[in-house]
Amino acid sequence: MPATINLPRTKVLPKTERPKLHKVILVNDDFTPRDFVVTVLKAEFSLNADQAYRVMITAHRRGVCVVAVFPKDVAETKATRATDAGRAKGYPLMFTTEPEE
Ligand code: TYC
Repeated sequence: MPATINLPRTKVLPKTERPKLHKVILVNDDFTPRDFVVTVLKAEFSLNADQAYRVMITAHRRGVCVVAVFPKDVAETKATRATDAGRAKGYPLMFTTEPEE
């Protein structure tokens, strides 16, 4: 019987780049009521009351606040829905998105 040689079995795996996450950013304005901002943050981003208040008050004080990060399409859909919720009530509430570094 011929000698069996076991060569190491290696497999070259392609490097898959992880798609960039995108930030949803809440922008302050002078008109939208604080309570309404908190309600939208809870409804559209599943934040609890404490988290939603902290995000709202940070945007109020500093001008903007990152709400959360998601894959690009999810971030854009959520930002649009949340902005539309304000517009439906006549408020200039604004959510934007930008890619994470
Ligand atoms: N600045 C608003 C007010 O004083 C409240 C507010 C906070 C609005 C955050 C938008 O992104 C915002 N009524």
